[in-house]
Amino acid sequence: MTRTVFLFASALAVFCSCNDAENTQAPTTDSTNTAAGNSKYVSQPLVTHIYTADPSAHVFNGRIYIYPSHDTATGTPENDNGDHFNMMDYHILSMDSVGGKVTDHGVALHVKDIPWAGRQLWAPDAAFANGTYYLYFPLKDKKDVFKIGVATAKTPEGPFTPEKEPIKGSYSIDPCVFKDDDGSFYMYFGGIWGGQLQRWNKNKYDSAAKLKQGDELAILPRVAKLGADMKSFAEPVKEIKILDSAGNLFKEKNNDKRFFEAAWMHKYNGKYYFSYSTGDTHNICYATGDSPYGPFTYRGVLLAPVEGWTNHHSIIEKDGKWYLFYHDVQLSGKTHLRNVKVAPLTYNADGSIQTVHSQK
Ligand code: FUB
Repeated sequence: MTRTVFLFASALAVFCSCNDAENTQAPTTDSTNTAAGNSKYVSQPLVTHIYTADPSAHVFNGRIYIYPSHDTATGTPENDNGDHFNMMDYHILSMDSVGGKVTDHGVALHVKDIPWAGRQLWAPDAAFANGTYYLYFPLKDKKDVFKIGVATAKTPEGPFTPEKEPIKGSYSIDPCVFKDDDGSFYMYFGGIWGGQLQRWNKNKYDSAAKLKQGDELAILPRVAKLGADMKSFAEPVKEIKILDSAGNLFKEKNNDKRFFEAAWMHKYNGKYYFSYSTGDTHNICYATGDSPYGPFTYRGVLLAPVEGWTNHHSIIEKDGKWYLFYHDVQLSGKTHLRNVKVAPLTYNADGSIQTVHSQK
């Protein structure tokens, strides 16, 4: 099978359990692009009463929890810094199984409750340890520099209480927190352009740093092991090498393969799979390796470009099946008003992944 075709019943949208207490926003639809389902897409939006993006999915207590960004129409003009992604809060979604009723648990964390907040709550992730749920989130501080914050709760859906300061030594965007089989947790993070990763060299900030030119080596994603408190880094932040089949690092001009943002880590058959967005070429690629720190060897595209500029995903296993969570702009047609979806993910016998195409 070269193309994953997966039609979610439009009933999924109808079954959506909407907690509208905090939501006044009504997604726009038109006659050719209805909320009830559009057959050109392989999957339908998981919820339609709010805009959601960047879905980080996890299985906690046998239930699927999705930690997405919450897109809203704030009227902020669009630019290459991503100012139009001006998100103010998070809503956590959950469901018993893929295809089941989706619950929106309401506001889990609001920017007004984060002491160090400037603006823009971008793609979050979550983890469970020490009897506590941790929500990790990128946010610009009061100097307009992205850092990564953490908030805690006793339940997976929150509400979450933020720490007073961002994680010491953290920077840029898109945290992905991965638990290895030995119980260690690692945070993968980073994003160039609006995510500001180009301003960080050897973990030092330079607001005047320039973007890489085509023949220069591409900027690399970052990783750090988390401390036992899950609120600190246990080591200095390291770069992650993504190599081509000849063992070379990608250059900036290889922008259909080099890292841009949206890191995700999962393990399959003992191998580490590092996946990420190529940003301006809109692929979700993956690379595999034998250590959580890499190096990782590029293997291909697991999600072809979706409708909308951004592409962002997560991968989970539930009841022996693998799933890809992602977003597109089916509901709005606007790049900053996205909707999360899910499709099956299929591995080949050699461990490669079949490319998902979001439209038939
Ligand atoms: O949602 C805001 C940003 O857009 C995310 O942090 C990026 O990964 C991209 O999806």
